Amino acid sequence: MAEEEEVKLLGLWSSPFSCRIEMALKLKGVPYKYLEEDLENKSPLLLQLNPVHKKIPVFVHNGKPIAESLVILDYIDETWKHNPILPQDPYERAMARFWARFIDEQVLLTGLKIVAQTGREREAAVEATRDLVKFLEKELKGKDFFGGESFGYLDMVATLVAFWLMRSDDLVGVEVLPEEKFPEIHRWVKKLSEIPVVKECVPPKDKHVQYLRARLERIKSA
Ligand SMILES: N[C@@H](CCC(=O)N[C@@H](CS)C(=O)NCC(=O)O)C(=O)O
Repeated sequence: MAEEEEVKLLGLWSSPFSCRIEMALKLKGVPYKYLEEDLENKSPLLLQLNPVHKKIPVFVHNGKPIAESLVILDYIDETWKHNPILPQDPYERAMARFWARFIDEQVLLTGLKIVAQTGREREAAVEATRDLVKFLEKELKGKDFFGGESFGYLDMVATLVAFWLMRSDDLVGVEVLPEEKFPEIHRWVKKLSEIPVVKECVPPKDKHVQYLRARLERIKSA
């Protein structure tokens, strides 16, 4: 990497989206400056760099900002080509992007309803989430990781399922993805937990669950 390159990440320790970016940068060994955001009191820099969504993560390369984690992951993989995170085969690459969008658009939105709803609606959201995650369970059959033998792009994206969706069990008192129904997912989570960049970037469980609980309380009382 050229000496004058400047890489910054505006993130949040508890965010699955900023966690993805940190994992990619660490895997590639790209040094970066991390700026923690307070979403209750967004910095002028965040509002200036991401005026459209006003969300983290924002990645800044030599002064040029990029928002949206999936877009950022593509950019990082294209800019620092060593240790590729996306599959090299164009079809495999398209499929990885397809499932990444599926996770962010469908699994996430349905999973959020589990926490937001109660009673019958919550039960329906749990069932709907299980139906979606069954597709991911199928994708993992016979593989250690979504990318095959090694940890890659889709595994980074899907940490949202492993460490955010599955941790919401503690908030709602329902095991959304029980091992007997999702053996492949559970096997994959164990493998993931052994990956050094995952250990470095995923928030520690107790602190994270406490944070999610407090956030849920704030949302409920708002
Ligand atoms: N689609 C976005 C989602 C990013 C996102 O939802 N970030 C949250 C934190 S986890 C945020 O900044 N929320 C601030 C807000 O909604 O005001 C991505 O992939 O980067």
